[in-house]
Amino acid sequence: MSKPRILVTRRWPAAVETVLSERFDTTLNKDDTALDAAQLREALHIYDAVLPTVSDKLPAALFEGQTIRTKILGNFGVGFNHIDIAAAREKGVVVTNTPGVLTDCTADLAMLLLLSAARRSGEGERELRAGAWSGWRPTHLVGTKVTGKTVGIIGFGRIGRAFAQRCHFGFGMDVVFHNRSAIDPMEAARYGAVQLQRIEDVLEISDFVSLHCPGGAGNRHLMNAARFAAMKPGAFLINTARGDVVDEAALISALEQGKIRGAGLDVYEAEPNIPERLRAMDNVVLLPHLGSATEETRTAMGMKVADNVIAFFAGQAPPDRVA
Ligand code: 8YV
Repeated sequence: MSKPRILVTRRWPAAVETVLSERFDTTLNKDDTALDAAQLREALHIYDAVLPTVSDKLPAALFEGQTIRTKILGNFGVGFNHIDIAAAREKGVVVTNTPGVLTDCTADLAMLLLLSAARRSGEGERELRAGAWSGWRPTHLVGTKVTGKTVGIIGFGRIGRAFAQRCHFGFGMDVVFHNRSAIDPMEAARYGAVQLQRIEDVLEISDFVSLHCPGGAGNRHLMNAARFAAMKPGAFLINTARGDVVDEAALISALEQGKIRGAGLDVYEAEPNIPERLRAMDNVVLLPHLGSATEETRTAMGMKVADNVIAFFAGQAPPDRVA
């Protein structure tokens, strides 16, 4: 029996590419150029499995037509708002993701953004590298204290909880959160956190607001102009979730008008395009979607995709099926 044909859309950690190449008739993307819509559409007609990342947009239009060959999309990443799940389902295409293995690293990165935004580390580094540091002085690059402040978390899933734990037990912060479903107060207390009813309740009292909910239609522009207005004056927004959760234009206005003090962002509405007005602001820390970018985690993510695809073609239930 011939091996299933598999497309890995981007360069993956070498150990994972080796596993996939041994098991399957695997096409790798050696020069790591992102595929365009036409190439992705073609891939769905050529390969038994396509293994996409966040840079591969798979809207409903790409699934149109009767002759899709792809039976499984093994997504590299926990978030899958770049895939039209309803369209995949309609065509009988199974979709899997990679939960769990990126929890710690993404929570770490959210902490890094919070600290960097509060303590102005980006500004300091830019100044120093530009040769513009004139020496120590009491009023130089004075930031905002983190320890003991209140952090508000939107979305109390795996990453939200890991972030709460870091904030509370690492930095003595009060942690409040909003989550669509009710969380057992005993469970929330394990992370030093308290659930509040409405998003606005969280925004009103938080010195830092960190987003940890999924992207996609349900949460699109959850942070809009009204919600920025509801934030505590002088607060910070941290986003390691998805760019579409934030109305970027409203965020820029809130920052420009000084309604909020700063932001730490790892994700954007139209990656990799970042609005010039955002890039021009010194009080925002901007990272290029690095949440899970550690050797350990990226390898674990790839191995998880491999596990899902191997199980699928062995006729078993893939462990991380989302559609
Ligand atoms: C990934 C992420 O690197 O897993 C996610 O949802 O946002 C990132 O950690 C990216 O999505 C890869 O596709």
